[in-house]
Amino acid sequence: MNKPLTTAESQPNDLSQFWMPFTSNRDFKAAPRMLVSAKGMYYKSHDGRDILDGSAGLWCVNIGHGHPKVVEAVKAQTDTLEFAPSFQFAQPLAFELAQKLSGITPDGMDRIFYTNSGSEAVDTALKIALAYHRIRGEGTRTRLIGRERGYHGVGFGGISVGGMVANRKFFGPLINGVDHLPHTHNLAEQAFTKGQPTWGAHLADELERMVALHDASNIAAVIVEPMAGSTGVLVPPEGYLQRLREITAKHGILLIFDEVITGFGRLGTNFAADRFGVKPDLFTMAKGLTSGYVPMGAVAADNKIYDTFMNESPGGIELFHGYTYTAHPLACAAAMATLQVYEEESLFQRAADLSPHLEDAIHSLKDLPNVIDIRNIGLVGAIELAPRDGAPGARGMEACIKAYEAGLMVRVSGDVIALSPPFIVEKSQIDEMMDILSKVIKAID
Ligand code: PXG
Ligand code: PLP
Repeated sequence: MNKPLTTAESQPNDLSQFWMPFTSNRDFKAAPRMLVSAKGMYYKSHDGRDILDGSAGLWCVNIGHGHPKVVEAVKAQTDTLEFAPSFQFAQPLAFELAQKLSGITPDGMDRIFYTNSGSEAVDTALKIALAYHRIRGEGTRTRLIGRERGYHGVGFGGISVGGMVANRKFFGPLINGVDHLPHTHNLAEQAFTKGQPTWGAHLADELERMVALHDASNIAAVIVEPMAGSTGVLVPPEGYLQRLREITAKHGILLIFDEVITGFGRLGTNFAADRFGVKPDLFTMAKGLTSGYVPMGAVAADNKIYDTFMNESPGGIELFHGYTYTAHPLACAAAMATLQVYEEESLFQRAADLSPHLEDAIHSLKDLPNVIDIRNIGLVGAIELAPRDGAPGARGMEACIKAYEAGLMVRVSGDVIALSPPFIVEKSQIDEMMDILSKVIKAID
């Protein structure tokens, strides 16, 4: 017999049904950390405490919580048009938003494909790369190259090119024909660097070895995060991305930047491509696109890629790809309003201006126990703790929980504590984050 729809209401405190993502369900459900509302820089916890948001949620709430302009825009859009298909039909905001986005993407990267998440954006970019080569008559270019310690979301494409072992090892052979460049993290050479490390550009030359092994005619694309976020904030060595660009261009390999975290001001510029002066052929975005108010991702493509599909594919559908919720009206409304807030409040500039303060503040924690590295760029900082013998990640997780108990939300990846506050953060709040983290780190054995 069907269960009546009221079942859940009769057991309001049962936490067992929601299978939580990337979480120890057993630990969480034994001691939940529930967030019930948010405004500006603070979440409110279920036990009535204010939690300072040191991570912009999950690196996404760049404008801060509960911004009335975005809230109102989404409400109004719900009243006007809550859904319209994007297959064979469309709604005007999708075009308006693409036009507005093309105003801030690097020159000549004006073609926008919408998704609902970063993971979908990654799969979309990889598929566009493969189809592009095929349409140009170079269908042998099928190999994809990612990087060790890369995070590209959780779709099969993303985990195949990604390089975080826990995200891959349970899921079989993944997609074939994938290689990984070495990651660029090296404590002996880079520890406690402020901004970009000087050591490591030569690691991009590994791509030449892959070309020598497979031949360029078999390689479709290289995908990297310009700054790796999820894996513990790995700042690109000086010259590294430039070198990747040179080698990919030389061999006709597409370069894809995964800007899901780095896009929309996180490094103090529109995109990391601007910050590092390196233009990819395709790049992904998500998170900051709507500041997380409504899920949305996108891929920006170089005009020449789009033109190839338009000019060289036979009539009819040019790209057999898309999502039911591609260009969802509520997401488009949230993104339009978010972009307006960024502009009106000069938030990318604010992130850039706050960066030196974050740098000084976070590097002041250098002498605390177990701290083996501190790194930063833009409005991102990270503190790496030495792993506890036989229990890597334990110190990091303890730091996350103790910080939360002390009123601060941070992200941890293994034993790396990452800070990426909303751009509306005050200097005094950055200092408060450091005070809390200092006490927390001292309290961990
Ligand atoms: N690419 C990159 C570079 C990302 O950082 C994704 C793709 C996937 O996006 P979606 O929207 O599918 O999650 C991401 C997401 C963390 C953390 O704590 C980072 C992400 C997601 C959740 C947690 O570092 N990045
Ligand atoms: N599975 C089934 C059975 C579907 O019908 C669809 C979409 O129509 C999907 C998966 C894909 O869903 P989405 O377009 O939301 O990604």
